[in-house]
Amino acid sequence: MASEELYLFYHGLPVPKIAHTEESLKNLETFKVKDDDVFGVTYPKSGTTWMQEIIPLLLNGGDLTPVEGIPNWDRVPWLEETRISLVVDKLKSPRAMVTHMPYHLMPASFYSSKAKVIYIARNPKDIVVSSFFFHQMASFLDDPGTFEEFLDKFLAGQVLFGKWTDHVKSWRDTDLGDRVLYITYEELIQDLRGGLERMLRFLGRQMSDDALDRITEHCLFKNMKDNKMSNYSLVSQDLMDNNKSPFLRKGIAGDWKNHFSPELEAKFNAVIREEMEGSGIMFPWDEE
Ligand code: PPS
Repeated sequence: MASEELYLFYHGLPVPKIAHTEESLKNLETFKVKDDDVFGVTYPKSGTTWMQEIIPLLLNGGDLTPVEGIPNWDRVPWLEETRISLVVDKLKSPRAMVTHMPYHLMPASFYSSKAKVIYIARNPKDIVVSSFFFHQMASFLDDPGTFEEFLDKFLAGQVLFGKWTDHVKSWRDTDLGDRVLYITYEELIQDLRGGLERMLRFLGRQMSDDALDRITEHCLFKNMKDNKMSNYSLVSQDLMDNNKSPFLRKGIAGDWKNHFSPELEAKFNAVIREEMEGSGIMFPWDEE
């Protein structure tokens, strides 16, 4: 089970104490969502940091100033984290925020609002790999043990924000209608510009081809990796040791193939398939 020293348990979901307190989680519940708010919603390691780069640029017409001047955690804060109370009043409308919360744990005011959601899903096999390395570099997370041990914890939901399957299912079974756009990390890897155009349309915005080209270039992994406002190099090495594993680590789809044995793959597939059965949800990686 996840350590009580390092984590709080919010409705049974482990959340790291470094960024969450009883108070920040209370604030989440009473947070006043505005109709023009935009939320990037992710299970951890699915593309949150990417959304913290993309959404402000789509909303502001491609002006790079905020993404080059404000750290990602203050530019597009997490709804559930402590930082939000320090920056929320400074956010320009339309406000952009991110959250790892499952659908049913959103603030009460969210459901009756018109706020929009971009939900990014990622192949859970790549999530486990990304998370495994994150646990090695972040001192505020528990030691992941061997890859196989960590994979077992992931499948049991004894990891940050619980089970991946619960998260993706919760966000598919909603009353949000056209307030939500579903997109995958893998689609963005394959065609970032196309993904940005979809998001732009969804947000009801327009942009010149030149501006869209500029954003696309800026949000490529190789360029974001060099943005110190987004690569976590501003965090002290005691907390996040980029020498052990960089936060922006590989930025690819399919790295799991370098870490899963055939036995682990079979075990993983069986659990995920059983839990997704009957949900009607198909992901691009289900074909693999
Ligand atoms: S967290 O801790 O939940 O906020 O992490 P999150 O940002 O959701 O996920 C981190 C992974 O996203 C990758 N990433 C990117 N991939 C491709 N292109 C861009 N621009 C990009 N930005 C972040 C990051 O590298 C982590 O994945 P891995 O597989 O570990 O490289």
